[in-house]
Amino acid sequence: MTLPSPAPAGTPPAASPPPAGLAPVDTHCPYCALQCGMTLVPDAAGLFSVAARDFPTNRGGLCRKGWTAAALLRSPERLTAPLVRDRKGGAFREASWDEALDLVASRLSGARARHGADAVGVFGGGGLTNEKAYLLGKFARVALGTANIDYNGRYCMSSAAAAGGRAYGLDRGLPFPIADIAGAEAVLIAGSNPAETMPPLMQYFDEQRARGGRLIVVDPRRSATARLATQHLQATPGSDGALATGLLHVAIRDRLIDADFIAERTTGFEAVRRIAAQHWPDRVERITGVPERQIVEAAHMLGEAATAMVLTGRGPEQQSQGVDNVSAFINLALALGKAGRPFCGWGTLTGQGNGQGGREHGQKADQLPGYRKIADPAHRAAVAEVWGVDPASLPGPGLSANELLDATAPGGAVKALMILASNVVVSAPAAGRVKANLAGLEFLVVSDIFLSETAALADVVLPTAQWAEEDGTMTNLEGRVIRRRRAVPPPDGVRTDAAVIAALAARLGSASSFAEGAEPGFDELRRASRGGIADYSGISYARIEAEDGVFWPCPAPEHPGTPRLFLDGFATPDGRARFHAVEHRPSGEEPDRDFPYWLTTGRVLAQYQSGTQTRRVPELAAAEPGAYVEMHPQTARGLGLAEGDLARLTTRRGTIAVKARLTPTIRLDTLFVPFHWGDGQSANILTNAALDPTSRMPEFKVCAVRVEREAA
Ligand SMILES: Nc1nc2c(c(=O)[nH]1)N[C@H]1C(S)=C(S)[C@@H](COP(=O)(O)OP(=O)(O)OC[C@H]3O[C@@H](n4cnc5c(=O)[nH]c(N)nc54)[C@H](O)[C@@H]3O)O[C@H]1N2
Ligand SMILES: Nc1nc2c(c(=O)[nH]1)N[C@H]1C(S)=C(S)[C@@H](COP(=O)(O)OP(=O)(O)OC[C@H]3O[C@@H](n4cnc5c(=O)[nH]c(N)nc54)[C@H](O)[C@@H]3O)O[C@H]1N2
Ligand code: SF4
Ligand SMILES: [Mo]
Repeated sequence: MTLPSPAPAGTPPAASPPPAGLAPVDTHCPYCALQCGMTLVPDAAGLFSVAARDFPTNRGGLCRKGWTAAALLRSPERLTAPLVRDRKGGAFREASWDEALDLVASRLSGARARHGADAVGVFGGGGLTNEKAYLLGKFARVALGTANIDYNGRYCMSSAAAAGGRAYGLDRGLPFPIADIAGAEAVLIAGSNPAETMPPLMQYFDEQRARGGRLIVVDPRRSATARLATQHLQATPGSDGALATGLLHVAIRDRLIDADFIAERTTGFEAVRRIAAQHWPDRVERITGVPERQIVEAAHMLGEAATAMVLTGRGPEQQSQGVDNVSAFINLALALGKAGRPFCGWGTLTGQGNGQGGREHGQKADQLPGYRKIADPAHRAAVAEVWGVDPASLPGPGLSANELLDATAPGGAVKALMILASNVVVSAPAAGRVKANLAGLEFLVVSDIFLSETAALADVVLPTAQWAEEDGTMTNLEGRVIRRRRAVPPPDGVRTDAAVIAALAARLGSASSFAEGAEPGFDELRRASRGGIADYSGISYARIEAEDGVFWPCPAPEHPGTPRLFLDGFATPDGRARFHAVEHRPSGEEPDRDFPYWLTTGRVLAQYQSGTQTRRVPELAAAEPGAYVEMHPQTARGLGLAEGDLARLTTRRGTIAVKARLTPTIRLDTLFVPFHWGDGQSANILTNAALDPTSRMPEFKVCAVRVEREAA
């Protein structure tokens, strides 16, 4: 699946040496959680090209986004000076850093003085380094004193995190290194499409199948990943929980479950067994659209294998029942005895570059560093001591991401907002409302590399350093803490987020100081995490360098780190994994007469997330220039649509018109739109902001839609 390295257009051959101070630097890709190893190689003109590096997640492979990542470093659209707007709706003008920072500090403290500290919100991102995520959480709690900080990982990892945490007692996306995938006899992937979202990962699945292993994929589309599967279960969107429980029904009926494992290493099975008893395959076929025969076959493939893994992705997770869907898959793995053993277990294929670390260090509304709980007095005291503040001064739990954005509505509790590393106008559900609310805020400040759709609404935009211009650590999808290394200084006029946070904290009269440097920041984070669930205290920059990454938990310098969790016991107080009795519920919205199709959304290989970065890489923009709707040719025929026609899609939230792309690989009743574009091309104009009651994850993967041919 990996492509050869193209020489970036216009780069002269590296015949003469690079300018003084520039040397090849080993680092990792700026995008997804696989964090593929790469080397940035400078040429005589001081431009960089990307060389793939042998790192355990990619073993020398990269996807198209990785190969072209260096183009970001020389983008002509880069922001290189702070932008301020003198009045709402007015034009931006460039400002000095002093002016911009003074303005931000005075507007944030003004909002705090008028409306109280919680009226100032902070919205972070899972792409931030561990150090920056940590600083941002501390900045919100200590310098601003607000409870209201959350981040885009709420849109990404929160359902898996909640389900994993409640079953295992600890949330680390994968309890094993990804190389273990190759050793599992059977793997079930539910609603993840790594062939497009993490292409170099596919080498492990290829190896798994080459050894005779079976691969089952659950997806309403015959995705690039489903095409490789031994069996594809083409379920309707929103039906995952019922399918997983149906698989468990067959496993119980056909005596495939592991009674000894259930007795010795788990609790709560009886209640789950009662629910599974009612999930007869023919009933599950009616709910999911998956033929009974396939359900039985898949249960046997998993149950008869000596080792098996169940991996979930955003498909089952981004639903208003996302936590229960994941619990239903975990129940299946536990009942089969396929957890807490080598080459076994449930895991989630995490998303953003630091999707794992981003949720451990305190930018989540209910959380403090080390995956501590902000509502727990002992946890508050431990962190307050590191910060040198009174525990009573720390705010309590705040609003989750989507509720935080809702609170920016006129009359809402949040009056001023600071956003780092997220483009919510494109990536939040029901995005039309989000855009209107942000435009109407008293004050909005956004830090970004480029003028994203969200930055374009701000009162102040702060230009920030990007991946290859700063040092730090990231924690990849395996829980491996790795080093992001600086290859080149940021352009003149650009500052790092850490420097900006420190400067703002000083202007706000913060009671605690803020580390600007990456390594001092990491050392403080280590101390704050000591004794927490995500304990990094034994990890240092020197160790990461020497060992090519260290897995957390790592509670002491002499501790080897923990590549494989739960082999000796789960992280619950009694060491047993917990089943959760979950009933399938209807999605927040289902097709009806007015909106007769399911709409689901997701990703394509050549674009990343809200597209701020990848839409600005010429090769990627050419490969995927705009949004489209994928539909079955038979569905299209009934609507009078041909390939390339403009289709008008309407939901209860809004309307967009995009090109029709016809393919027989999608269900007849389902449409798919990738979400990487803004304005009139934004899938999130359509999506439903129904939230999971536990994780507060919005239902990006399921809503009801109407389709018409757009008059030319
Ligand atoms: N190219 C690319 N790669 C990326 C990213 C990117 O934007 N672009 N983003 C990164 C991030 S942050 C993330 S979170 C990951 C996401 O990685 P994935 O989880 O692989 O991505 P998605 O495309 O959102 O969803 C996966 C699949 O879920 C299916 N699906 C839709 N609805 C349902 C449903 O109801 N049930 C089931 N079972 N499946 C359903 C879709 O058809 C799709 O094939 O990718 C990471 N890698
Ligand atoms: N319909 C639909 N919507 C979805 C999803 C879906 O499947 N369907 N998936 C959801 C998921 S899983 C995710 S993760 C979200 C992601 O959605 P977003 O949160 O919008 O993610 P990005 O596009 O990565 O936005 C990151 C922004 O930060 C900037 N940036 C990058 N690095 C830095 C940095 O170090 N500092 C600062 N200050 N800025 C930086 C980038 O230029 C970009 O503008 O989208 C969610 N939205
Ligand atoms: S798979 Fe992810 S980390 Fe690897 S090159 Fe592609 S975007 Fe980068
Ligand atoms: Mo994500």
